Amino acid sequence: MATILYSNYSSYYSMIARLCLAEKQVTYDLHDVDIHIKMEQFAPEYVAMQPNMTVPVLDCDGNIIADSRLILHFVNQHFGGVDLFPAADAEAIEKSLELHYAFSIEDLTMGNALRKSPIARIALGRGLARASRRCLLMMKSHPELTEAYTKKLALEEERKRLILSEDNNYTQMQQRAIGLCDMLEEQLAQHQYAASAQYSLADVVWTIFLARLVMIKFDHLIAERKNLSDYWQRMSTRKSYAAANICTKIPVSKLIRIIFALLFKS
Ligand SMILES: N[C@@H](CCC(=O)N[C@@H](CS)C(=O)NCC(=O)O)C(=O)O
Repeated sequence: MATILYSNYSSYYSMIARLCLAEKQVTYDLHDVDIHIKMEQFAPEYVAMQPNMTVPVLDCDGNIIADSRLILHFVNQHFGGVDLFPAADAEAIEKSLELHYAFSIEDLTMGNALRKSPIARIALGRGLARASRRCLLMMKSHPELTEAYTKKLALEEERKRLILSEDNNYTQMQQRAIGLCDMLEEQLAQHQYAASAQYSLADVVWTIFLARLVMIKFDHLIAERKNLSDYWQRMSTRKSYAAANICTKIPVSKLIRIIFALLFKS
């Protein structure tokens, strides 16, 4: 099978796809999509493949799967190795995935970043405005993709409201992240893994959730929970974790380049 993953190193949902592929020991080509500086997700060829203009996208022999949750199931079904969605635990795993995907990690991450420094706040504001401008520009040069760019533009406006406006949802997102850690702690008191006694798709997503908590310096939420802390130790030392190149810290040089682009690039 010719398998290509369109991914970005620090992107949360790309990491979910990479970790799942690593767990199933799938060999694939990795195409890095620069979603921050060059904004390659807005390119017409990319939009034709993923009209929501997001990563990850999995291309498996021309079969395009353009959402991390669908990628989890696709990879599990179409590649050999351990079944990460066994029928006996399917209900519990699906319930766990549902809880995970109902949470907006982006709102928590961005909300946190902009509270770290005034520069980050300005950069994020400009970044969101830059994305809106890019949509308008692309609409003019590619009128055949107007529908996709119009939808994306509306999403950018909604992001501004949720993250930057006075009625932003940051406090609510913090509370919900704590609630998810409590839920995991309770689950892990009953079985070794997030949804059952076996490693499953649920563990793929919760590993990335915990990695993100570490990245935004919310690791105390892990450390203060015994089961969760043991679990994180086990998950972050699995072979697949290293193979998937999970990011818990964006290198400073890269961060500076991203902030510079958000502040000054058109
Ligand atoms: N529901 C999608 C969400 C993907 C998503 O939001 N990806 C982010 C990176 S983590 C992205 O591509 N952002 C770029 C953009 O929105 O322009 C999935 O699960 O794959």
